[in-house]
Parts: sequence; structure tokens; C-alpha cells
Amino acid sequence: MLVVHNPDHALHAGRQEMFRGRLVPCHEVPARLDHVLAELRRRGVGPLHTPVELQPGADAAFDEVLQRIHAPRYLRFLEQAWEEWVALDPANAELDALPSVWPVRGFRADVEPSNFAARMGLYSFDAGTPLTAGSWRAARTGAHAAVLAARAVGRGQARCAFALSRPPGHHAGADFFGGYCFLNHSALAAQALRNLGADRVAVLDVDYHHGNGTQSIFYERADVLTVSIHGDPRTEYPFYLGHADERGAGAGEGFNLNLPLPRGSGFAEWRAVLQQAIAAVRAFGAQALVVPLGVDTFEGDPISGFRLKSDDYLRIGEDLAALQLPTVFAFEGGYAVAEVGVNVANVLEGFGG
Ligand code: Q9C
Ligand code: ZN
Repeated sequence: MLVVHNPDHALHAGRQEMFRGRLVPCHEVPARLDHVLAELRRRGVGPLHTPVELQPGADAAFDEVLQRIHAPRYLRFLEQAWEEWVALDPANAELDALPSVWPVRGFRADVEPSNFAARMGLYSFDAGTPLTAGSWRAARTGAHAAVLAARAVGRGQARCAFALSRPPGHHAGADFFGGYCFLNHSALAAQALRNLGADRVAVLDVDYHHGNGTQSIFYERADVLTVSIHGDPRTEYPFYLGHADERGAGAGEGFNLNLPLPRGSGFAEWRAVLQQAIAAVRAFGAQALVVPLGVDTFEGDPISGFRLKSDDYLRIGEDLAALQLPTVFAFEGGYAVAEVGVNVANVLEGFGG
């Protein structure tokens, strides 16, 4: 199992997220990744690869994948956001940037305002995802790690790889951030695999939350199947997407599968649905697999509602390995910080290789 980790991840360290009228400490903290890395090292999972520092333009194929998945004006926004935020008021340098106004139904989303707060709302969907001085650099290196992991698998240098990045990715769409995510690692990995010749790529998202960003990016495409097992969006974040009747559109009709489960579900129910997801990946004839790997399905997770136990993650890895596909895992959620390393490592250990 090749592990590609994001050495810049700690440059993104949000202080607070908006929750029920209060700013509360961020759940998505650097220690999460440190715990996973420590546990992988302890078990000797590897080899461990660190992406070299990227000069802009140094990896043209990476920039090409980035621009295929994300809108150029969104990428420019992210790159310049911190500077603009501080330009509003030098005192802002001590604060996280959070959006507070959004273009909902009936507003114009095709006109890019020059006002920074308005642009921040245009490119986001919640107030739970602080943007900090190092967010762009962390997100960009993290995205590079995902593409490097996919490249190794796509070129046959590794049968499976784990992109150990944060901030996470699966809530980020072509032109929006949210859900602690800025750049969509799994979508970038899937596109990189496509570019290297895999005709059909499946994304099987096992994070507690619906992978709305990945779904929206591939919604009208038939070459990437998106499947997500998650808490029912009627009660669970991200609420406005992830329902079972969303099956894809246009050329992509039939190539999206949502498998929502009620809050409170345990591993027996979850695993039965995983078998459905795996059957769909098989029926699609996938040549490669991408797994957005969130372990916020854990019983001890502070913001989620499933009841998986640490040993269950070994079974998830085993079940996924039965697909016998070249596979890229990408680290997503999991906020029971002390247990996140064991749970992620269990999936990879169960998967083998
Ligand atoms: N106070 C991922 O797992 N906020 N994102 C929930 C908690 C958003 C989760 C409210 C959760 C986003 C990658
Ligand atoms: Zn999640």
C-alpha cells in the first residue's frame, strides 16, 4: 500500500466554525492526520511518499487535472482569498475567513462580485469551513498527493495507494468549498485514472456524510460512477443532496447511486448496503476504484450518527478488496481524533496489499 501524505496539511488550521449561532472550535484539526500517520508508521504500512514542493507549473499534468475538475475562477479565488481577506482590514490576519452571504434561488450566480465577502459566498455553501492563511497551500499540496497516488496506481506502479491529505475533499464541488473541503481529492484521483487510460472509474464513498461535491462533479458523466453510503440527508449534513432518487442526468443518467441510511444505523445494516454498492461497481465494469475514506461512521464520532466499531473497519477493507480493482483511498472525515488512526489503518490492513 503506497501512502502519499500531505506535508503541508498543518498550514490549514481553522480556529472556529459556525454551529447553531455560535463559533465553536473546529472539528477538522491537524492532529487527525498526525494520528493516522503515526498509526500507519507503527504498523509498518508503506512505502510512505511525500510530494516534493510544487512550483506553480512544475507538474503540468497535475494542473491539467486540477483545471478539468475545478473551475479556473474558483481556483483563482482560493489562491488569492487570504490576501483579499487581510486587505479588507489588517486585523483580519488574526481571524479565520468565513462566508456570511450566499446567492440562493433567484440570485445571479453567473456574475462574479468584486466584493470579497460576496465572492466568498458565491464559492461556498456553509459557514463551517474557515479559510486561513495556509488553506490554499495545504489544499493544493493535498490535491497533488491525491493525484500522485492515482498516478502510481494508474501506471501500475502500485496496486493500491492511500492519499493521506487534509483538509478533506468530498464536499468540494467544481466551484465551491464547504464541509471542511476545498479541493475534491477523489474527483481529481478519478480524473487522473481516466487520463491514464482507465475507461470506467468508480468512486465508492464510505464517509458518514454524502459526497455531494463528487456527485455534482460527475453527475452528467457516464465514465465515472459515483456511489455514496451516508446518513440520510433528511436529517444529516449536507441536507440538500444525497437522496436515493438522484440517479445522474443526461449522459450520466444511471451513473450515480445514493444509499442513505437512518441515523443510528449499526454495522450489520451498513455492511448490507456496502454489498449493494459493491454490486453496482461490479455491474458498471469499473477498471479502477476510488474510495473517499471517512471514518466518521465510528460510534464515538462527535458529529455523526452511525455506530461502527473499530474492528468493523477491518471488514470494510476486506469487502472492498474482493472487488480486486486497482484502488486509490483518499482520507476524508473522522473526528474522534484519538481513534481515527486505528480506524483508518484497519481499513487499509483489511484491504491488504
Ligand atoms: N457541528 C467531512 O466529514 N458540519 N465533512 C456539521 C457539526 C459539517 C463533515 C456540524 C460536517 C462536514 C469531510
Ligand atoms: Zn464526513
